[in-house]
Amino acid sequence: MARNRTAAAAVVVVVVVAAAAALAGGGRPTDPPEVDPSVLFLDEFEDGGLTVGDSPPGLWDGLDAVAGTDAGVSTAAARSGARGLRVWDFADLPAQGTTAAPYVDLGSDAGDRYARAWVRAVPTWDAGVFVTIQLLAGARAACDISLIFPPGTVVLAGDTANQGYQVTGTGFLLRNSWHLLECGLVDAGTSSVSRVLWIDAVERARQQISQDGWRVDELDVGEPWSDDGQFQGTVDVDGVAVTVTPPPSHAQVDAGPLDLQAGQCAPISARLMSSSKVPAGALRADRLFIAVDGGSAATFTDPDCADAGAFLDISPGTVDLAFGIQALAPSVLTVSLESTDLVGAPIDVNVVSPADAGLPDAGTDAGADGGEGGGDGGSEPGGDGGGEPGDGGQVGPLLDLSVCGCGSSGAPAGWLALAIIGLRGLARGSRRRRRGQAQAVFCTGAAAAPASEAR
Ligand SMILES: [Ca+2]
Ligand SMILES: [Ca+2]
Repeated sequence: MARNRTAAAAVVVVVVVAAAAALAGGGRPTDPPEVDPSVLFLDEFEDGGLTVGDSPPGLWDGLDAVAGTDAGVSTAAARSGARGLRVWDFADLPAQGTTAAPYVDLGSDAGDRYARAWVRAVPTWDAGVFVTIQLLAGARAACDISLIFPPGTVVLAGDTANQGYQVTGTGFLLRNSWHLLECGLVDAGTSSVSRVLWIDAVERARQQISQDGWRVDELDVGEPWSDDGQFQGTVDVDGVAVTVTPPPSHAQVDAGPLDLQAGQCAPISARLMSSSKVPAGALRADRLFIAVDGGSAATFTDPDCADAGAFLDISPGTVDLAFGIQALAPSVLTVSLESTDLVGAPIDVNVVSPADAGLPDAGTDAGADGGEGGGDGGSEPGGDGGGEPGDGGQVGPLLDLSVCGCGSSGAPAGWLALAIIGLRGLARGSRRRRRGQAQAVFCTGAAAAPASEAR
């Protein structure tokens, strides 16, 4: 079902969300909640409503749902705060099309777009191929992040102006736990768009495509398109945002190049970074916990160690932070800033006794590269009940599915493997939800999924 487009829909929708107070443990704010200026849309589902017609009203324009499926705000689906979006699908409907998905208008301005959401899919029937995050440009799928069961791998896909519907696999398994899925359309609307998929702050697939003249105008999440209707289970979504610049995905911590001295205050700096490795302002207010493992240490909310504390409350737009730690004994500490909305990125920090200070640094480099080591195994402060960001993960080599009727020769073994486990479905047709006609061309480009990221 298509939403009705009105004149008002032509206006860029800048939606704000009342997540800040709830996340900080308070009630609804009395002032309008704030988000970073880069935000076109953001929903943490904390107000309880899903669509504008709900009471209390939600932020989404509407909800598509076929018989046997539903979607709504649920405490069981919270990743951050107290609520998230849960899609229930207990229907084995052998049909293509939209299954259950809220949708929202994004306006029609030109420019780059980044969609991100925490997603947890728990199948009760291990089958099905469906899109879970979709950016639309009119009737075209500008970016699809899709899941293939069995066994639950993530693929990047979408329409192009002249090369059909391209699909690039990752080999990454969700494993019933939360993961941060992000799609970026860089140089959007041109003949040379980079369509990029990041999972838990690591680039997993990239396509170089033409979407000349396209303008992203809608976001759908949940099960906006299913190839076969076979998936059954729940899909939880939280922390949904669409931005015009890369959003932050992790806090890169820097303890400096030297060993720390036990008993001394050590100033620590941190910077919110995007998955594309550029500084990025917080999309909304958040609480970042100072996490120290591997030894005893006191934590402080300032770099001079004047104010003891375990967390930093930040405002929208915050990029740089500083705090302090005081290790009590020589050790190797693991230090990070943690939030339920960010991927953990811990670094190792070497702590020596004061008597050893001044000797050549034989310890761990805790410098700028340290922040890239995380993403797998970050502990979760806040007790949200969610899974660990690194619980799932990649199994085996990344699969470059850059297949095409377009002259790819010697299809890699990965392609054959993924073809067996499910890409049959993706070959069937378009994600053109609103028009639904079969698409004649199925062709994936020769994009190279970046092989191995350091983290
Ligand atoms: Ca939430
Ligand atoms: Ca189904």
